[in-house]
Amino acid sequence: MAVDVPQLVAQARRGRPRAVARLISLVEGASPQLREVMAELAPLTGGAYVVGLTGSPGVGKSTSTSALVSEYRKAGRRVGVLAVDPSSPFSGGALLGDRVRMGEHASDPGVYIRSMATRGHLGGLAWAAPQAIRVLDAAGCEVVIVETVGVGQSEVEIASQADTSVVLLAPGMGDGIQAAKAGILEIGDVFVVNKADRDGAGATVRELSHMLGLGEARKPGDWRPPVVRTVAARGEGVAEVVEALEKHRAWMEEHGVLASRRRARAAREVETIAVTALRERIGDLGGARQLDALAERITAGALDPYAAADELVAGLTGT
Ligand SMILES: Nc1nc2c(ncn2[C@@H]2O[C@H](COP(=O)(O)OP(=O)(O)O)[C@@H](O)[C@H]2O)c(=O)[nH]1
Ligand SMILES: [Mg+2]
Repeated sequence: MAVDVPQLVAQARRGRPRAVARLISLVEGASPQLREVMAELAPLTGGAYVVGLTGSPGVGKSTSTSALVSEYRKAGRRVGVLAVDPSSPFSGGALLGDRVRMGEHASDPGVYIRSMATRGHLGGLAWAAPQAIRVLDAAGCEVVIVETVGVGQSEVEIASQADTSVVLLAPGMGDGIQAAKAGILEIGDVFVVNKADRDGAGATVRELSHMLGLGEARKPGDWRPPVVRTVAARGEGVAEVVEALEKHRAWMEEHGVLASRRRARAAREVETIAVTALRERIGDLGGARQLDALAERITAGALDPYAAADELVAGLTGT
């Protein structure tokens, strides 16, 4: 069913949770009306500071997110949370466990929490997450926290699309090494060793600091990712995390990094939408026929695959 997009956007802008929910559902479901939604949202976006929070399952991302929300709420900031879980069958509201962990914010009108799955859409999370962030941004969230499990390529990619990326580790999970393997050390602007109440926290901090120090020598003025210890379950160290985030934000603004990251993010977003649109056209009946015909000519030795690809793209885009 068609929705009245301008009205929905106007309601979301006034912070109506149901309107925000509806818009994110349109993103999740890859609604044909999204084009109209994004056009309405465009002039309302750019105000949100996007923080990515990533780490292995169980390190305390949701607990930390909730604690961060509390900290930002103390400062009177409006906060949006997007919990991106590709493996989750749930959507349209917080996951069961997260509902408990973030429950204290449930009745706070200054907080919007949403978990998101993507229902097998072609563009996947890389396609949907930035658009959901736009919705929260336009709805007046000053800070948007995006929680992703840092295990898959697309999750790491989403985390790296934030203004500031926080990588969460916990002691005793062999996490440091895992993080290095998954390539998430490179994307971390701020590192958090959570569960500092547990044995081995000191060792994890040392191991991490060591790994971070192994990178190339930094130039003066370069950002040096701090390592913060937290006990998210008790809110300890969370103020220090916010402080590190504020410092990183100030550093980015001073060095033009915030603007360049946002341009890079926008470029990736456009690229993803364009590539997804092309894939969809190839999947359509006409595109599939065209592809079949080209494949036949290739196997007959009448055409090379590059020329075929050029022909396919030209045919699909009408260029
Ligand atoms: N001991 C301890 N447990 C914690 C801490 N933070 C979170 N937990 C627990 O770790 C488990 C996983 O937390 P969760 O936030 O769901 O992790 P996520 O999978 O990364 O989102 C839960 O049982 C939390 O209560 C902490 O600082 N110390
Ligand atoms: Mg979680």
